[in-house]
Amino acid sequence: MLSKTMQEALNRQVLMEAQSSQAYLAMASWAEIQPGLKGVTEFFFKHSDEERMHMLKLVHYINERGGFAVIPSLEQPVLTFVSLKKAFEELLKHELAVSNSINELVDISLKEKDYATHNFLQWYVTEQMEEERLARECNDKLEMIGDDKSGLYLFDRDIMSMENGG
Ligand code: OFO
Repeated sequence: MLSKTMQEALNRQVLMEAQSSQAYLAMASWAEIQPGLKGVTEFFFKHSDEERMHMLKLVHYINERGGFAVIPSLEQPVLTFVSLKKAFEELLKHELAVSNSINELVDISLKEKDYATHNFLQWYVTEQMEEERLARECNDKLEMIGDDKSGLYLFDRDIMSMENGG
């Protein structure tokens, strides 16, 4: 059974994952109407789906442990970006905030002596390491590319394979 503190903290994470999903969905929609960003568009749509999956995993966990997962209402995310670089800077900022939040949850689980939740959260710890790596890699590449159109072309072509550390 989840403690009240643990349950509230996990529900805050449900909100955060839902917000992530919504933010990346907005990035996907923006990218889809830009010329030449087919790969990036697919990347954002896929990431939005993954964040929803992260949210659902939490929803099931909370409910299975005798709690009640609260489905939150969401604020409208940022809809447009001055450049692709700016969108990816946002994405990295967002992922760093999520990592902090997961770390706090781990901390709470230890304080509450909730070792099942501690164990459950390890999946998120690993996932965040990977998401941060990918977001940093994208930012570094875009920094190098600057306004170079052929660089951007290659970035868009290769982004889906970068996901696997390629
Ligand atoms: Fe849920 O991993 Fe990104 O935010």
